[in-house]
Amino acid sequence: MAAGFSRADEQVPEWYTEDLVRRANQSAIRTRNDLPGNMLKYWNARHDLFSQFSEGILLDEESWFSVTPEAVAYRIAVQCASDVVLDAFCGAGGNAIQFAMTCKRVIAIDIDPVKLAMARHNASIYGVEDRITFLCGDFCAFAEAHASGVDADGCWQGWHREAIDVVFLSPPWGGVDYLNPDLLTPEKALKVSTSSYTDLYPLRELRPVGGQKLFQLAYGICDKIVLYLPRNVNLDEVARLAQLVPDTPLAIHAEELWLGYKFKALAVFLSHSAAPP
Ligand code: MGP
Ligand code: SAH
Repeated sequence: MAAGFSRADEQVPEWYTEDLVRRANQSAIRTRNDLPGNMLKYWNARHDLFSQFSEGILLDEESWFSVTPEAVAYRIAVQCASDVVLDAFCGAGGNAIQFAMTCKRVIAIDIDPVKLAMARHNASIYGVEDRITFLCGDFCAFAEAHASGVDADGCWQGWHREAIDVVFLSPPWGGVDYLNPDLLTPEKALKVSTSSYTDLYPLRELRPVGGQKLFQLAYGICDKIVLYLPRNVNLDEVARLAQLVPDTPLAIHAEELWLGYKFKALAVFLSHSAAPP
């Protein structure tokens, strides 16, 4: 059992304390004026992010720029329809809510308890919170614990280990400057940048451990993996992920995710069958 995990019971989530709900409400950015100037485009798109935005959706700063727009999240969720999907970086719940519409159950992990509280609150606005099991902790620790088994009684801190059909990875990309990878870390930003806006995003920039390691951790859980990646990601590197498994390479299906006339992100489906999972 990995330390640092808490399990939320679907009916009575012990972790969803009044204090945490208060912190989630305090961290939420609810008005246009409270968003940094360079993030106003996200405010203008708020009803694309959540059609129920006006019902009281909670988003902190990172969630404002990371959340998957609802129509895009639904499109992914339709392709992941299955019994149990793991949303390994659930954030404020943009994907988890849509998975709950197409899958029997969702396991949603985030390392930040405040975001998890926002996700649960947001899921309740859509009436799907009971179909999501929220786990607070590090996905890498979860994956390692999952690979090494569970307690003798088959229980993992109250969460009964079960088959997971699809692992969805939507990790931090390093911030709003992901389109210019040279700006992603302070050390790099200090160098005189020779890159252009069209530089490819390297998989190693994915947080917390880089794309290859994330993929390998996910492959230890199940063989259907979906990555939500920057639209400028290096596709050669993505293609090489399929070779990282023993025996037969995985099939890859990559899909451009457009919202209206805008290319938002790339969904990459890896599995042993040629079609998306
Ligand atoms: P964007 O490029 O910041 O926004 O993110 P947009 O509206 O395309 O900006 P414009 O200037 O081109 O008009 C595009 C999409 O990427 C967002 O809708 C998010 O779903 C997703 N996204 C962005 N970031 C920085 C992250 C991130 O760090 N992690 C994850 N998982 N998704 C992100
Ligand atoms: N798909 C989400 C947005 C995810 S943003 C949505 O649509 O709402 C990425 C999330 O990864 C953030 O909420 C961040 O707190 C979380 N995160 C960062 N490191 C993590 C880790 N090691 N394990 C689990 N979650 C992590």
